[in-house]
Amino acid sequence: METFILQFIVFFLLGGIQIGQAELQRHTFIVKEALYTRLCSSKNILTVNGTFPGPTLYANRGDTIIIDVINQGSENITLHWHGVKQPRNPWSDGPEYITQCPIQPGTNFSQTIKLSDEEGTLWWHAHSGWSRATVHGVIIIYPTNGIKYPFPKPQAEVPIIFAQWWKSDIQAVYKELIASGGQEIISDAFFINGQPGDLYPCSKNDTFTLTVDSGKTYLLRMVNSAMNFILFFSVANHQLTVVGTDGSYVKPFKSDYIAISPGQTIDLLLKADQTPNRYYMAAKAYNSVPLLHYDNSTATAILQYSKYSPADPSPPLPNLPNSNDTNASVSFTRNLRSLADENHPINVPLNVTTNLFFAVSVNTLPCENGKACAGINGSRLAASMNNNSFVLPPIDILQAYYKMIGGVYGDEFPHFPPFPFNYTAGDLPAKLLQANRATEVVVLEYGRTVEIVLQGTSLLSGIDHPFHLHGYSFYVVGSGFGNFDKDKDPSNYNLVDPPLVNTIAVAKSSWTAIRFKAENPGVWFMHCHFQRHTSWGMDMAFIVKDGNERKQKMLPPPPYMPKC
Ligand SMILES: *[C@@H]1O[C@H](CO)[C@@H](O)[C@H](O)[C@H]1NC(C)=O
Ligand SMILES: *[C@@H]1O[C@H](CO)[C@@H](O)[C@H](O)[C@H]1NC(C)=O
Ligand SMILES: *[C@@H]1O[C@H](CO)[C@@H](O)[C@H](O)[C@H]1NC(C)=O
Ligand SMILES: *[C@@H]1O[C@H](CO)[C@@H](O)[C@H](O)[C@H]1NC(C)=O
Ligand SMILES: *[C@@H]1O[C@H](CO)[C@@H](O)[C@H](O)[C@H]1NC(C)=O
Ligand SMILES: *[C@@H]1O[C@H](CO)[C@@H](O)[C@H](O)[C@H]1NC(C)=O
Ligand SMILES: *[C@@H]1O[C@H](CO)[C@@H](O)[C@H](O)[C@H]1NC(C)=O
Ligand SMILES: *[C@@H]1O[C@H](CO)[C@@H](O)[C@H](O)[C@H]1NC(C)=O
Ligand SMILES: *[C@@H]1O[C@H](CO)[C@@H](O)[C@H](O)[C@H]1NC(C)=O
Ligand SMILES: *[C@@H]1O[C@H](CO)[C@@H](O)[C@H](O)[C@H]1NC(C)=O
Ligand SMILES: *[C@@H]1O[C@H](CO)[C@@H](O)[C@H](O)[C@H]1NC(C)=O
Ligand SMILES: [Cu+2]
Repeated sequence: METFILQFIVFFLLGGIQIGQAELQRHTFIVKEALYTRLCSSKNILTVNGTFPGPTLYANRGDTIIIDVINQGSENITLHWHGVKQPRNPWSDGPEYITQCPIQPGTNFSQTIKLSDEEGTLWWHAHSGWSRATVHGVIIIYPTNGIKYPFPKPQAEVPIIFAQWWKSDIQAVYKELIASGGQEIISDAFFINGQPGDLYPCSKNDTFTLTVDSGKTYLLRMVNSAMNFILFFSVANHQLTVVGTDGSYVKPFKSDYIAISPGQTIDLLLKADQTPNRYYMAAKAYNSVPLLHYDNSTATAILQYSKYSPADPSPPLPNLPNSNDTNASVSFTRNLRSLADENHPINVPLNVTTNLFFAVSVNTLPCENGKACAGINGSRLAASMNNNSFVLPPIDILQAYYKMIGGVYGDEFPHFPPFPFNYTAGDLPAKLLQANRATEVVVLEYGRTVEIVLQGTSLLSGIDHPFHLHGYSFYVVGSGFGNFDKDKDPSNYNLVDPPLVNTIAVAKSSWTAIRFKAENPGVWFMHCHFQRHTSWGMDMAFIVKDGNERKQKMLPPPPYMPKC
């Protein structure tokens, strides 16, 4: 702590200084409304610094970045640094009512982003209501000075961030979701770097264009910030080589398309090796629920060679997988493998001390006061983990834990489903749809090696759930369709080169097993990254207790934390 304060002071004096090789940076993020016109319709959106997508942060591995967040908007806000582990520093993690109270209009909060072993692409986003629809941006983390990428240096690097756009105000979409008890209204478009592309009505000029030189290779740093959909993305006539995900490298593999979950990042190489001309890049939703009405539109951007003639008046569109192609989504994700080489060793926990099994479901609750909500049969839609539909507490769990304030949360989140059933059976009885609303956490002793099996259920037909864990990256050691079999499935685990990620899509009616070592003390949120599922309660939190050594304890809170 003392050295940190010293570095802090030196930083102020010199305006940035090398500490070993890690640097301390400081930036201001002004949260404010800005008028945006898209699809011939204008609205005020919440932004950072008036831009959408928001500013990109650039850092080297191990850097510390201080962000002074100043809320000049008219809504509560919090910011989360997605995939940054924040060792011992949950205070700056950001999820509202989990690690902090909201930054209310007219107030500010300085957050410290402590990078450690992350390298590649991560991102930041609002973690308050549905504000992340427009409040988000990319974080690029280069290797330490002097260290090379584990692939040939690209000609240039291009952040590509996807978003989901409603013509209505996003707060109105959120309020309507809660008031109606049903699905959210269908969005109007998907965006690539803030633009829908020209396949929408009134979007002719709103297309992101990437200009490339023939024969050169480009590193695309992709982030899916869409609210509720895994996306398929492809570039006409070009093959993609995937080299990283979620701030770590993977064994390179070629694919004609990618499937990217909300919360996930994918780094890929694109070689401009086709006839110089213009080509479409395109993205659309993957949807595994047959009866769901959803935004089936296609966002496009243009890949344009610097020298071409004559211009193809109708550039080719890529072949994206069918929107219901579960195999395309799952097989892409299963191709991700850690590099696991001499320079990029892995450290998969082999001795599991804490086994957890979380059944994750969409549910129904009775509508209030005997009214009819917009969910199935007049119910209110909900979602749960082990039958607990998470309720945000009135003050943050971290504060309650640190100050030992009782009555804010319980520590009895079930380690196993309280009432096991055939999770993926086709004809589950309606009584299983009920869930229990509660604010419960799992408390872990420092240093536990944890395995979580996330088991999807087929309640309400089932759907994919991209799960995200704060404070950690985890190894995905196995996955499969149907019910997890604790006697058979572990023998097929990949303990050799499993991918190290912070977000993993648990496919419809399937299971996924993940492992991590609980050596980052604090309060850490875990939730589905489909925004409506989060809002419906598909969330829980871990409290990882301090260890005995000084370096195993949570840092003290910063001098000022937002108040509730
Ligand atoms: C955001 O805007 C403020 C005020 O104009 C400016 O000082 C700051 O540098 C900007 N931040 C970034 C990350 O661009
Ligand atoms: C941040 O808030 C504090 C009060 O909590 C105030 O003293 C300070 O001036 C504010 N800083 C800015 C840049 O608004
Ligand atoms: C597109 O841009 C051109 C040139 O700036 C302008 O004349 C035209 O009205 C724009 N079209 C739309 C649909 O905004
Ligand atoms: C998209 O959905 C609309 C109705 O919601 C339907 O009319 C249209 O045919 C669908 N388009 C595609 C390409 O499936
Ligand atoms: C996916 O949709 C296509 C039509 O778009 C249909 O022919 C096919 O049966 C569907 N597949 C599944 C698995 O539902
Ligand atoms: C599943 O997807 C992979 C990757 O796209 C493809 O190679 C394979 O043929 C597909 N399998 C089926 C049964 O469609
Ligand atoms: C596994 O961890 C437990 C608890 O920390 C410990 O008692 C045991 O010795 C470990 N086993 C192996 C094989 O490392
Ligand atoms: C909705 O009500 C119908 C008729 O009572 C019933 O058959 C069906 O199982 C109910 N569906 C759900 C999901 O509760
Ligand atoms: C669970 O449901 C599946 C699908 O309906 C069925 O094949 C399987 O036999 C069931 N398992 C048990 C243990 O009942
Ligand atoms: C879930 O909780 C509700 C409310 O407490 C209870 O009625 C229901 O039986 C539970 N269901 C399961 C599958 O545990
Ligand atoms: C903003 O946050 C404060 C503190 O938690 C809370 O009292 C207030 O209701 C919030 N405002 C809205 C509109 O949610
Ligand atoms: Cu989900």
